[in-house]
Amino acid sequence: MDQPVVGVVMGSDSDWPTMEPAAHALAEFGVPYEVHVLSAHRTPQRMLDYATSAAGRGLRVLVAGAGGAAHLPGMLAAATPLPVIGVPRPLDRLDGLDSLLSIVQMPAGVPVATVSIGGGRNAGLLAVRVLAAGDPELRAAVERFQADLADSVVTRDA
Ligand code: RP5
Repeated sequence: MDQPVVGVVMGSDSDWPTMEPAAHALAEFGVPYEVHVLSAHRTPQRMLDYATSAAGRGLRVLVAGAGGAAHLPGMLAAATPLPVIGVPRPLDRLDGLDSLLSIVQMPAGVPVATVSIGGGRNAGLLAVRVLAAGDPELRAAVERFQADLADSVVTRDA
């Protein structure tokens, strides 16, 4: 596989069902990615090592999912210059509202682009768009995807 340009990371392997659609979206567009479990709370040094080395290793976007006290996306954003897309995972107790607020409410100066609760697919698609901004071939693929999406709506309406 080519050198990964997107890091798909999550606080626990139990987050994978939420994050797998992000990986699938990247694969659909042929974007090379890597997947790692990193916890801001359980493996803080490993998480920091990953964040501080990510850009130097050739990654260009991070997609980070977590649930509950979901500090992983924000802590990564604090320690890397790369764009970070946060995915709030819905847990049993608060349906993901806790995850959403933990990820979206960042202090000024440390941005995380937060997708909807359980929005792994959109996170992957957003990572593709970030990369497509500087890649005409990928941008054309995104435009084809948008045209197909529109066609599928029209077909259902026919
Ligand atoms: C968070 O705690 C993880 O991102 C996960 O969403 C949640 C529960 O983790 P497990 O107890 O299932 O490992 O840090």
